Amino acid sequence: MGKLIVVSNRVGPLKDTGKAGGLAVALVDVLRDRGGVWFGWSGQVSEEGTFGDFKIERSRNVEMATLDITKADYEEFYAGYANRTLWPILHYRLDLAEFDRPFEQGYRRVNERFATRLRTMLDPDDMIWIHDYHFFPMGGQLRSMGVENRIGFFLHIPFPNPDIITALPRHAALVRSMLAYDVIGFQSQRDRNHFVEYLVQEAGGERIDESRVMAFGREVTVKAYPIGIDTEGFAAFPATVEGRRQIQRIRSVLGPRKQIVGVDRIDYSKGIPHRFRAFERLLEDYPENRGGVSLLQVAPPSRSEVMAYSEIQRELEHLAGQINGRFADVDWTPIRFIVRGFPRKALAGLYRASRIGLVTPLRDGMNLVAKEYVAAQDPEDPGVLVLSRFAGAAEELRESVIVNPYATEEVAASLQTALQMPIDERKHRHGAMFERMMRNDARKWANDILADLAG
Ligand code: ADQ
Repeated sequence: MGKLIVVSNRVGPLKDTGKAGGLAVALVDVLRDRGGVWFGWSGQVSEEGTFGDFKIERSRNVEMATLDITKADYEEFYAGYANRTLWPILHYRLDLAEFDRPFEQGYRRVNERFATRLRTMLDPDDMIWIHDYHFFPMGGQLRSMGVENRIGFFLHIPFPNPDIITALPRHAALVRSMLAYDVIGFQSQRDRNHFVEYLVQEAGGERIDESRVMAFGREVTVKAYPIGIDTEGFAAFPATVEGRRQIQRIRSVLGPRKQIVGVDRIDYSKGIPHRFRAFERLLEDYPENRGGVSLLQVAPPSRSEVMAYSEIQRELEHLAGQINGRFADVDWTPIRFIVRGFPRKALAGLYRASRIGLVTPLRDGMNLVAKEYVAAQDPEDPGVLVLSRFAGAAEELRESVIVNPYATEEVAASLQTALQMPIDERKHRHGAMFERMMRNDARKWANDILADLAG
């Protein structure tokens, strides 16, 4: 059996994976099973000409191999095509997408350079597993270099319907390059179906059966593999010293009041302004909650070099100020908006101390916060997950309160329902979701894809 090579934009960590989250845990686990390499960007930008060497970090049978990129790569590949073109389009935001020829050229250039370097470490039996929208064309580039290994691809973010995807200039070339993979995985059945619809409508593709598709002369496996978290590990966090300390801090501030929690990277796809407005509507339509319910929003900035991202932070600060100005009292602040990240155990404490987890993305491949919120609850007195129908997680977490994040009034009414939900119903809903998440955790996700990739 050959080794496994995992490719993703950000790599690692190999140790302390618990600090980094379920994805790192799962990937390191499967890399350990057969030995392997985790390959990608170092996170560093260096001068032209000096990026040639791998940085290697090894822990037993697993190696982390990373490359620097140049300033131009960063601007064109990462901040450009990946985050200004593909991210908005794949999240249905044609209005925010920028189409710039140098972005696309930089994207192909970086993919090609990474493919060229990857090829130098390949043995004939190795399996390659490429992650996410940063590297769509890498499989095709490897094939044109003569690589015949099994290559799989998993897309962490949504794949929109053909109407949206066809707005991307040269979309056909992009999708065609994906057919170089042997297995193509999506987060949800919805995204998987969009991709197959594209192949059938735009590329003369043909459905062979439930999971096989023929297009561009190749037959490939196309399936939904919903990503999970390390459910058991995360469920233990609230009981750790750090978790308990966080719960204590919040309870001493809250007293008898209830807390709604939102946790996201600041990103326009997460629907945070809509969430603030829905909370405001809750206070308007159900005034008995004034003074008794607050919203804690934790949101570290991300990609602030992209304008749409810095704007949204200002918008949120403004909105929170306005809502607080309107409703606050001497002993109650309606919205607490914290612009930073929390360590994972403290985060689990935040979730546990909150009666409602409010997860309202306008589009999301999966959304792991929804799963973490459920995992962190006390099974004897669990909180309620209020979840956007547009998160991939909504296909699995059917016992949550599902909402349309654009419908402010509906979200407010659902919050009211969740706040008043009797304990038996809360336990029933939580139990069903928790059990399913125990079965479908991050490790199973990785093993399922790799089993199909192995053929
Ligand atoms: P993201 O868009 O980053 O991931 P998400 O799935 O919610 O979205 O994962 C965010 C992770 O970051 C969670 O583990 C969360 O705990 C953590 N996080 C967020 N805010 C934090 C904070 N303030 N402090 C500490 N931790 C914080 C992409 C896709 C998703 C898909 C994942 C995994 O956009 O749809 O679910 O990949 O495939």
